[in-house]
Amino acid sequence: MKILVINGPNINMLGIREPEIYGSKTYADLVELIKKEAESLGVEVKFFQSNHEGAIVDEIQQAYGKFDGIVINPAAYTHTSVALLDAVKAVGIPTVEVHISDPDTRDEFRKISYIRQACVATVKGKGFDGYIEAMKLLTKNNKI
Ligand code: CA2
Repeated sequence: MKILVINGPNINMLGIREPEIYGSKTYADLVELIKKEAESLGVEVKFFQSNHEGAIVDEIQQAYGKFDGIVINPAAYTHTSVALLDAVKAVGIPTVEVHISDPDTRDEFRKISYIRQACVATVKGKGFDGYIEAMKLLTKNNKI
């Protein structure tokens, strides 16, 4: 099984500012954590982080026929992007939406998620562990 882990804008800045919301660990720490979990789940994993909406759309499209699952934290594009929603719908790959914080308990504008309707599940407010939960959900889904 192959899982693509996508992170959106500013996730590369994790650990640098706003530790009270996102924790003090970095993007590199996140990648390490997921790699370890992927090993124990026996899945192959690819990481992609971009600050550019179109680049994320391109990455989702190239996953078609190559990946069995997508874990995506679209970051701010969660709340703005119909293009990401359409891309996930277009490829039809089981996708789990992840958020480190719980956007539903923050600013009003963070309560909207466009991508959510194309996702098999949403994991939010669980810190980095949310990505692990998402991987487990996808591996389970794949066995059914
Ligand atoms: O909680 C999440 O994972 C979010 O997707 C993170 C996004 C935010 O726009 C979403 O509403 C919820 C922000 C990504 C990281 O932003 C940083 C801001 C300051 C310092 C470091 C990262």
